[in-house]
Amino acid sequence: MRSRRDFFAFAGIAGGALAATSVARAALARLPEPVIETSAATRPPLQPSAGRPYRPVVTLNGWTLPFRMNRGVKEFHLVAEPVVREFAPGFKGNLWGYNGQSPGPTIEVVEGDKVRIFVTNNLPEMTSVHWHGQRLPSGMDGVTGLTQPGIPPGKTFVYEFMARRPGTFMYHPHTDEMVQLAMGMMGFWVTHPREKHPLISEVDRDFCVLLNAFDIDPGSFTPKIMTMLDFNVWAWNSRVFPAIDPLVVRHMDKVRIRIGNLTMTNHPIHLHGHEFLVTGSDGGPTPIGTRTYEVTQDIAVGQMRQIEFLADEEGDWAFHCHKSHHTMNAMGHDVPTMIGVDQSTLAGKINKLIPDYMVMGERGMKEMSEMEMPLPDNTIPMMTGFGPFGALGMGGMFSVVKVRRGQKRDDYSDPGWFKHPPGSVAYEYQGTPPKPIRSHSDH
Ligand SMILES: [Cu+2]
Repeated sequence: MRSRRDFFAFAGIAGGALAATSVARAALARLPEPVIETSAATRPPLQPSAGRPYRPVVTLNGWTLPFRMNRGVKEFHLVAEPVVREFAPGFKGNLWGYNGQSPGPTIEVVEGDKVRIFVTNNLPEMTSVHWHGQRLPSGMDGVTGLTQPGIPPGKTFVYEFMARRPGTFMYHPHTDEMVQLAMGMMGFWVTHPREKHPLISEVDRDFCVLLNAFDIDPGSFTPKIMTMLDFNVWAWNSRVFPAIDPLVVRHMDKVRIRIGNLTMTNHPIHLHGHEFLVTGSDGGPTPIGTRTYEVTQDIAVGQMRQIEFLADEEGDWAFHCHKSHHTMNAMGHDVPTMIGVDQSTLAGKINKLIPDYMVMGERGMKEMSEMEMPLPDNTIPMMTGFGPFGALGMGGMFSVVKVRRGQKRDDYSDPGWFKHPPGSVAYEYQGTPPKPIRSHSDH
């Protein structure tokens, strides 16, 4: 649910001075009401309310910030503030973000638009916003100390520039970055081309995913901000599978997925069942002659990539980071390998020392995804997600591209699991397998 409560809260902060002078009232009148989103649901694409038309994007488990047109300038109001983000049902994080969520809302404009962004800081420390990848005046670049003073708590700064080139961008603080990025402060920015662009194709579906990572101890709510590499919550748009919504696509739709990486490591993002072209980065559209078909695209720290494909294969297609640890959730770390270790006698002995000790991993870790394990409150199971054939054994940076013939244009509602045509699913061999002949076997 969106609310405008923070507008009044903010007006309340400034209230004393405000009532007294008409100057302050006029200043407030220039501020667009901040729109606050309190849910982690995927919002339908936000059709532009004014200006040049464009086909809006869909931010998975996110939303687009409405703008106000003021004498030809698109005005947005971002509020940097502490937020509670639901990573998955049963697991919430105390994060910092914008307008009620982490990541913040996606900002969508058109090439050539004059843009004014009001940034109100409701955090306990100063912040700034850097508009990653934009051409803009140096003083609008948002680097505290270098191009501006930090925005103190309780204050609002104004950024103004023209969206000069079309593409896929991000915004994030350049103030106390280690803390503010670890706490979830980031958002997407999409600049649509002003007219048909030779290097930018028109697509039927256009998705946005920000890769982010957190280190939240099982049972706690606040990310550890000093962690450099060993994160345990690998997320897309501050959400973990199975709580990341599917990318629902109509059969034969042209699909674009824009992916940005604000974690501390690279992520090879892999799509099943289709080949895609990498059509752009934060540097802009990729020259046609350099494009190659891929099924995996590595995305380095601080990079953005646009991938595009024709969804011409019906089905449920996994779409995930290919680093296997990144499709695991809490507890994916510091667990000894126990494959092949007979723990049956061991457990009794250890139980005398540690009453709650649990035998695990003797036949691999898959059994963990099917087991009801006692976990601390506010913790995601290590691997979860159930499909039509049982436990998926995946979490974290994983989702499903659902390609369906029956899907209507612009319908993003979840069609459920794919109904495979008879005879098209891997099946069990019913005969007796022959004994393998081993050329170098003593037996
Ligand atoms: Cu990854």
